[in-house]
Amino acid sequence: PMVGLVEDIRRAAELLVQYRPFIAFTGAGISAESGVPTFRGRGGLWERFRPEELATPEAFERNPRLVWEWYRWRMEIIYKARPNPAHYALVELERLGLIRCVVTQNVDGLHQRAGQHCVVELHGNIWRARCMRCSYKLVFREPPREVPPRCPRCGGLLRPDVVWFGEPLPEEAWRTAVELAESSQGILVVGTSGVVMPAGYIPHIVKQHGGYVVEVNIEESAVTPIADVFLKGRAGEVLPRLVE
Ligand code: BJW
Ligand code: ZN
Repeated sequence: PMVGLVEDIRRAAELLVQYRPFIAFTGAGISAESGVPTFRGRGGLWERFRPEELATPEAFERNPRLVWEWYRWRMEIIYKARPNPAHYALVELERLGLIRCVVTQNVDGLHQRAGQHCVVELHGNIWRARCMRCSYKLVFREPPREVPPRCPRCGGLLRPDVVWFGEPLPEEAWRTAVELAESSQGILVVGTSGVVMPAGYIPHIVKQHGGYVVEVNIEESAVTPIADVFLKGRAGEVLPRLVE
């Protein structure tokens, strides 16, 4: 099996060089080794919290304080977290011209903190908030002291600037991601279950346009059936070896 992985890493590297630049498509798994919990699977957030009770507009309407408590707790974790070797490997692949942009479902901002220049955020960013009443936008530098935080302009209720279930994705980010997917000859998919739509269509769009799909994950995902190369392993261990 180890020999298989070495062989597959070589194949993936060849595809990256031959069909450059790829795009990268990332999910919670890439931040797992930074200590940021994933959503699904062992130790995932949904094991302890029900999504419909926290990550929906209805949940926020019902109990904004509870939802904000959850986001503040996650902000504390992300605040203390550092990018890991997987984030830095993608920065290096961008520098080498092998990756053109990172399309991410993550809200933690760790790609940017690692120094990635091109990042498209499909599900928003946990550090941004917007006012429910006057649409004022602000950026937190640290987790808010009081929850729910209030709008500095009108005193209205702020909400995290992230995408909850049932909400549309930010229009420009989605359009950019689709354009990148349609015009790239390959995609490097890292640490996503691939089940959340429409984000999960991105690897399929690349595939439909004849592009190659390289996947890195500790287990098989919804993307694996269309992967040309599946690299089974931790992102922080596999991605740096792709750069070598
Ligand atoms: C490792 C690793 C290591 C671990 N190394 N790997 C079509 C079909 C079916 C359903 C739908 C559909 N279209 C829409 C829906 C409904 C819904 C949906 O997709 N539901 C499915 C879950 C069934 N989608 C929506 O509601 C979307 N909106 C929408 O469709 O609106 C329609 C509309 C249009 C016009 C007007 C109005 C409405 C919105 C979806 C928003 C998702 N939001 C969340 C929360 C964001 C905010 C927050 O963070 O709190 O986004 S949910 C959560 O899932 C989060 C993530 O970005 C997203 C994806 O999760 P991800 O990243 O894949 O993480 P995990 O945990 O699932 O997987 C981790 C992976 O890593 C695993 O595979 C591990 O093995 C691996 N791993 N450690 C490598 N070290
Ligand atoms: Zn306001």
